[in-house]
Amino acid sequence: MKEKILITGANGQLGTVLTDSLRQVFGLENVVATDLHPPTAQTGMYATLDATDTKALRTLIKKFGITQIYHMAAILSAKGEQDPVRTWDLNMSSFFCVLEAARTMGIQKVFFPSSIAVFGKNAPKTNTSQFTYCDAGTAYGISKIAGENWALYYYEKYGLDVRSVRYPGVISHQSLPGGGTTDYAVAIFHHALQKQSYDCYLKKDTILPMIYIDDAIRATLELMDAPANQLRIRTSYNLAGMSFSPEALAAEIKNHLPDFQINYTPDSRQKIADQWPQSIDDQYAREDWGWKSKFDLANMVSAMVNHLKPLQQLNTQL
Ligand code: AKB
Repeated sequence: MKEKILITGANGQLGTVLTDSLRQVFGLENVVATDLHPPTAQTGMYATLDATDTKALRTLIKKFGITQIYHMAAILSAKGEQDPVRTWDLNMSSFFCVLEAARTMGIQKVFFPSSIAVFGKNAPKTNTSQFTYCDAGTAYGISKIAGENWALYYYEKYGLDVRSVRYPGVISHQSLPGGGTTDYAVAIFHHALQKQSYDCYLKKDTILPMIYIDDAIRATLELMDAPANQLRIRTSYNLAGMSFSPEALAAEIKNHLPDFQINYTPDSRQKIADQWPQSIDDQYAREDWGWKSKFDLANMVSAMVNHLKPLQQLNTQL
C-alpha cells in the first residue's frame, strides 16, 4: 500500500527534521507538512493547519488520501506553565481531532510524541522504568500522560494503531527548540559559538535524559516500521539516549571550544527539571523493536559543533 503521510507541527524542533526524513523515505509527493505558520524553506507539500480545527484536518486527509499521521504539534513544558489551561486545551483537543479523524477516516497508523515529562517527583530518579508513577507535575506532562492513556484506549477499543515514544530532551542543530525545559542543551551550542559564554537557567548538577536528533528520528521511524504484533506498549515507550548535567556538557564543549565559559542562574525551569528522571530504562523498546541509541555525550557534542561551526563562520563573514 502506498503511504500518504500528514505531519502536524511540522515546523517544530522534531517536526522539521522528521518531515525531511519522511520525505526521504516515502517520497516528496507522499508527505504533507502542516503547521500554524508557513515554513521558512519550502521543499515539499505544505498546508497551513491549526491542529485543533477538525474540519480543516479532515479536508486535508480526504484531499491527499492520508494513511498515516504524525501528530507533533504541542506546547512544551516551560512555555506550558505560563498558561496551563491553554496548554491542556491545545495539547488534548488537537490529539482528539487526530484520533477521531483517524478512527473514522481509515487512517492506518498514528504517531503521538510523549515525553519524560510524564514522570513526576515520586518516580525513581535513575533508570526510571516503563511502569512507574506517572505523577506529572506540569500541564504539558499531564497532557502527555493523558494522551498516552487515550492512545491505549483507541487501540484497545477501536483497534487504531497509535504508536508513541517518551522523548527525552532532543538536541538538534537543524532548528531551535521552543518552550521546553531541556532547551538549554541546544541553546548552549549557539551561545558557545557566538559569544563563547552561556548563562544556564539550570543548576550545574541537574542531570536529565537527552537524545541526539539522529537517534530521536531513527527511533520514531523504527517504531513506526515495527510489526504491530511485536509492540507490547500501547501507551508510550520509554526511550533512552544519554544523560548529562549542564556542567558535564560544558566540559565536553570546552574540549572543542577551549575559551567557552558557563554561568548558572537557575530560574523557574529548575523546578520542572527537578521533578524529572535523570536516566531512563528503555528495556521494552530494546526488546520489542530493537532500539539502541548510537550517540553518547562526546559524539553528540562533536556532531553539534561540526554542524553549527561552519554556519557560525558563514554568519560572521556576512
Ligand atoms: C521539554 O523540555 O518540555 C521537552 C520534553 C522533555 O518533552 N523537551
